[in-house]
Amino acid sequence: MQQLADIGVLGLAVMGANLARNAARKGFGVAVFNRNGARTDELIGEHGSEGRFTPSKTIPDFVASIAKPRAIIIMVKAGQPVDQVIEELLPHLETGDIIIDGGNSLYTDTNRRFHYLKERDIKFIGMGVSGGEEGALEGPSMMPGGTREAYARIEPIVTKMAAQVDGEPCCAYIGTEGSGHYVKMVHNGIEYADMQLITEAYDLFKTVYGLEAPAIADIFAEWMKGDLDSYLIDITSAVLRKIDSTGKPLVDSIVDEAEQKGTGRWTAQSALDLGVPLTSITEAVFARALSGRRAQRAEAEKLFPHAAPAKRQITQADIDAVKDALYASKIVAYAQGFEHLTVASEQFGWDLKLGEVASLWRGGCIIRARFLNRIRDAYDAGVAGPNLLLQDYFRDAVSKAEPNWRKVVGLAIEQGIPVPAFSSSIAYYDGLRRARGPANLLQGLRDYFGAHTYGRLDKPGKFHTRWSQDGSEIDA
Ligand code: NBP
Repeated sequence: MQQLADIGVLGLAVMGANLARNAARKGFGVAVFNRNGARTDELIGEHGSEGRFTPSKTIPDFVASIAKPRAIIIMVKAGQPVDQVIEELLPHLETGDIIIDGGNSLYTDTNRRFHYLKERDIKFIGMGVSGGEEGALEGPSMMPGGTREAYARIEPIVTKMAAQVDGEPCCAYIGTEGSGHYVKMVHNGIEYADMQLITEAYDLFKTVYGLEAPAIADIFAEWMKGDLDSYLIDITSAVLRKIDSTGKPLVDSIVDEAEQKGTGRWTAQSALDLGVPLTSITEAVFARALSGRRAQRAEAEKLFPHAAPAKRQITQADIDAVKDALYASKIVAYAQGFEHLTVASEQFGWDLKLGEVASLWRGGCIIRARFLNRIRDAYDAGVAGPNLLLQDYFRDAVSKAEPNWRKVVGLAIEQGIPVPAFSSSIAYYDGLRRARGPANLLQGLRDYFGAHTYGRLDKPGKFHTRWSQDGSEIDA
């Protein structure tokens, strides 16, 4: 009789097939199933020799081919397909078996599924997986949330499948319920901000200084030598350097309309619900939405003609200024993202270990960066505080970048180049570093039209002014 598989993978499109191959290559027995059996045949036909696969054409056969307690990773399209697959698996599972949803599910769906399956004595793990197609095969960053005992069953497998940085796996137990998918969602939100910041730097080099794509590629390649060293900066250089079959830079022929699958929007929506000022990520989501209004933009360009900025000769100081603006804005985006996770952890009772989150984002995933070591160090040393911007390293980095950051945002506004993530980041920074802002007037206005009351600096309590009556102030 054939040896039972260590783990099952259901859903063999690009992500599932690559995760299955990853596990098989690490020496685990992998049971595989796909609704359309042709994908299963393709996987086995092309890669069956890479390890110990057990292919099945029916769900009962698939489930029966996995060692108990069974652990089944489902890698199907997020949304209804996940619920359908769970219903199809349930009649064949036994108490203690584990379903792991490795797709990009919305965390509230994961919360619901976690409790639904708990009532049926089935353990559920919502596992964020980042790194795209290549990461799934070579070693992704994985964020599993759910039942801790269930994680113990899959830990030896997933920690071996994950990317490794300095001998540590980029995979660790995140917390209960949908916390793994929540952390993955915020990861994607930060990815949106990171990418938006990069495109703003590119736009300045292209539009203000008239640089061609290969010259901009050289600048990004140079930035890889310092604190900006990251996967996204690296691939920016590669994308800008690509010459297509027409002999011209490919990037100049790509339609300037950004698409999105939802995780950035979900992050922003959750931040709004929790009252977290997550401006960089939210601006990045809006920038994609505006890019999508291509016809409207073409119309508006005719209605609001704008003389192209006179091309400036670029100097090293100009390049350094954009670099400083990018780095400071990136620090703001990450500080906001981690504050968002702090608030969510408290609100949902998840006890997230943020140093560990920073650690498992150091490899495998899209936002992997040298910079995440700094964040991990701050949390590990217990000095991260409520906002990373207040911590020594980040405070010093942002203070040092501030003059150039201001210069670059000023230049962009003067030249009519939109830099929503650069400018919202500096606005957030300026708002944060003021002990007294202008919301006193706002409170006065709210009290005027809605009797919403206000506090006073000189005495405790809540007060209301009878604005349209005798103008007197009363205790509220
Ligand atoms: P897709 O998101 O394109 O989904 C295709 C898979 O879902 C196929 O195996 C398909 O089976 C299966 N499926 C569907 Br659709 N409905 C089903 C149903 N009712 N019952 C059973 N199977 C069903 O695949 P993917 O791009 O590999 O992504 C998988 C998950 O990983 C998604 O949640 C995605 O968001 C996430 N993710 C993707 C990436 C990436 O870079 N692509 C990165 C990180 C996370 P069929 O072959 O029979 O149609």
